[in-house]
Amino acid sequence: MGRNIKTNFSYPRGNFPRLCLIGNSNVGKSSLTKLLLSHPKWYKGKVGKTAGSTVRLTIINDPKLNYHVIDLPGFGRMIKLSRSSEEFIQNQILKYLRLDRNNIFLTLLVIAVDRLQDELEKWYFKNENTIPLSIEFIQYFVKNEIPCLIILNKIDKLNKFQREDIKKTFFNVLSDFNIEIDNSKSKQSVLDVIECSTKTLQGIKEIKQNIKEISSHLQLENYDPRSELLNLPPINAKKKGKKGNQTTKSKNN
Ligand SMILES: Nc1nc2c(ncn2[C@@H]2O[C@H](COP(=O)(O)OP(=O)(O)OP(=O)(O)O)[C@@H](O)[C@H]2O)c(=O)[nH]1
Ligand SMILES: [Mg+2]
Repeated sequence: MGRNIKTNFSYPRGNFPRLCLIGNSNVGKSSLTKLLLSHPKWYKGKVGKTAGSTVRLTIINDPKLNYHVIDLPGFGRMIKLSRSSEEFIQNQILKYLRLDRNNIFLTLLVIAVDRLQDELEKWYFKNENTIPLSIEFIQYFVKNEIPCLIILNKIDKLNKFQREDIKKTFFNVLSDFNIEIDNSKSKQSVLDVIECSTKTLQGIKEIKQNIKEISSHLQLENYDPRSELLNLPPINAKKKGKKGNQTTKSKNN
């Protein structure tokens, strides 16, 4: 039976710009996070071969960056965890996005291209009714006006023809859902789609460049300079009867 991890999910506190990496389990979020830091030593989380390596929200405070990097756990099946833990984690991710909505200046939606192929084929060629999860994420970001870069990771796993194929299908599906790419760096929606490999480092420079451009607009004087990475008590601490523990105050309720 899978491990149960229903406690100890903590959130970053204070107002500070945050870059979030989100996506299914095992797509390479943590591997990419490491590459986006000034030095991988600032990353204290785990990169693993099986889905469910990151089960907590990992907050990275790289002294050379003027924002925090948040490596989120993955959505979906996690071999090492129980079903109820998976659901718990998913709810916590959504809750975090809601709570920290005003601080998140950019999300990187990481998608593994080898998995995307299956997902899109179901939708596009077999006419199955399930909306691909990656599309659901994108719709969520668009609806909530959270700027998002789509990262097509593990591109090294496909050959040239497969790459062209998957991109074509992906853009067709995006247009089926009326999702537009707007790289004018406006404040909302999908800004770009970038192919990437954390193995060959393809696309990493481009991602960094995008983040740099977008983060350069941050008006840091609007943020709390003393903002620290304090761990809050678990969000479900109330159940244990500690009423006063819930110190998080959502600015956007
Ligand atoms: N071939 C290939 N493998 C990759 C790439 N990026 C990550 N991986 C591998 O994919 C596996 C999962 O990587 P992680 O970075 O832990 O993925 P994650 O999305 O953080 O996973 P969770 O924390 O479980 O949600 C590891 O074995 C990585 O080495 C890539 O670009 N190409
Ligand atoms: Mg991870």
